[in-house]
Amino acid sequence: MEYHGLLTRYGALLDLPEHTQTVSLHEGNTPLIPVPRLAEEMGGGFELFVKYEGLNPTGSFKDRGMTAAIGEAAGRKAQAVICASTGNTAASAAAYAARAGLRAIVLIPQGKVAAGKLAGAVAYGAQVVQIDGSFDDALTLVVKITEKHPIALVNSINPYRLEGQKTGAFEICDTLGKAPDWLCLPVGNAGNISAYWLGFRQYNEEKSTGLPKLLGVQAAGAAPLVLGHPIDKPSTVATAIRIGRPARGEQALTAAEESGGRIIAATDDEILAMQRRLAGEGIWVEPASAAGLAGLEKEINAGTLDPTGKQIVAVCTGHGLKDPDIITANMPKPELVPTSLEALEEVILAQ
Ligand code: AN7
Repeated sequence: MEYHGLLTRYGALLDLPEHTQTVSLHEGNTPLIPVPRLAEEMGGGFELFVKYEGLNPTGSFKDRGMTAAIGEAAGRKAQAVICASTGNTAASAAAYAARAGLRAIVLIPQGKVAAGKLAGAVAYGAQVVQIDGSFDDALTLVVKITEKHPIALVNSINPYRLEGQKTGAFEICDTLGKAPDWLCLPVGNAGNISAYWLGFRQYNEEKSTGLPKLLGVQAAGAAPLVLGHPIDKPSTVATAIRIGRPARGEQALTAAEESGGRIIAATDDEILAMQRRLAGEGIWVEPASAAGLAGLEKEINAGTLDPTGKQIVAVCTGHGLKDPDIITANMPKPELVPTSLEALEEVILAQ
């Protein structure tokens, strides 16, 4: 069957206002890739899958929520949309606003936004405003300005974002025929884990697909939900989840607890090591996207999560191309050889 995007496929299951328009770039329908070798390296005896969300149109899972939120805004004739963002939300909002013919304004924290995300937001034609503060400061400003002016807020405080993001859970159940035993994913502003839980619960009520346990993973330097208090100066190499006051923090904690799972932290070293191992499987993700699997391995090694006989899905939220600098910054320059067969033989056969 021809694919026309999430609202066409799952719209009937989403709680969206009547006026919502279909603004689609054929997002969703991302692959669930088995990674048996990685499972073996973690001790084996279980099935492990990567939900590769980096294959969405703008390279991250944000497109799922944005098709809904921008479709709703366009349907009520909003003229402009705005969001605060560590980068992926910005690129996605910019693309969907462009598709709908709306103006997009994105607020990003000073520095720390990965090159591919900033380039995306600019390429799709958004007005990019860098503020002298953190993501959390940017989100506070965005809330204030949308209270005062008729600009639609498309951060995940917007309930339609979560409606769209529920489709990640639907797709996983549709592919596996049921919910997995565990779902591991990174947690930043905590919209995605909240949306997945809504989606799994809804599918279970309607189709008895069962419920997964949720393992949410924050970066150790930006782990307010693990520490139990906001972080003023969050710090992590996984800039996507460099968030100290998650807007949906309480909802995420409740979701994890209801599921029988939890929210934990992984260090930058653990996250980057897992990013490299995933790339070794042919799956290049941005650092934040490796956090779920880094957390899973930690739990298995600590003996606090027994994977035996289980089906485990890791949501890898954004493409590696979003953050090329993290790879190239410490990369030795490729060797320069003369254009001759002999020189080439010497270089490649010597290894
Ligand atoms: C790759 O773009 O918050 O817990 O402003 O880009 O739903 O926030 C990005 C978050 C995980 C965390 N992985 O999701 C933004 C932004 C990637 C991300 C998250 C983000 P939430």
